[in-house]
Amino acid sequence: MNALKLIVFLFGLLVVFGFDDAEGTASEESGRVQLFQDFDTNKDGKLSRQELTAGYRELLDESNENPTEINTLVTKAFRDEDKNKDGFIQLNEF
Ligand SMILES: [Ca+2]
Ligand SMILES: [Ca+2]
Repeated sequence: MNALKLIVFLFGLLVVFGFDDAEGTASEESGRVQLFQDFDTNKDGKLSRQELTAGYRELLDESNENPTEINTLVTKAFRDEDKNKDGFIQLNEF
């Protein structure tokens, strides 16, 4: 399993857990918040395209990943996750 597939899998798990249990357990919730805060480098409570791209690059092994693939992943994330279409991913959309 390469890094890109792994991260897609992990995000899939987040989605599944989100639907299974809207409240989440404390550890699932804190893991999600932690990841969100790691990505939100300017701490404004929402993720821009740049922050999500940088976040993916941090998580993935930069040297092995095609930037186009990361860009595609980010575009897909915004299409699927940015529910209010404001161009940012808020914590409740993450
Ligand atoms: Ca931000
Ligand atoms: Ca949004």
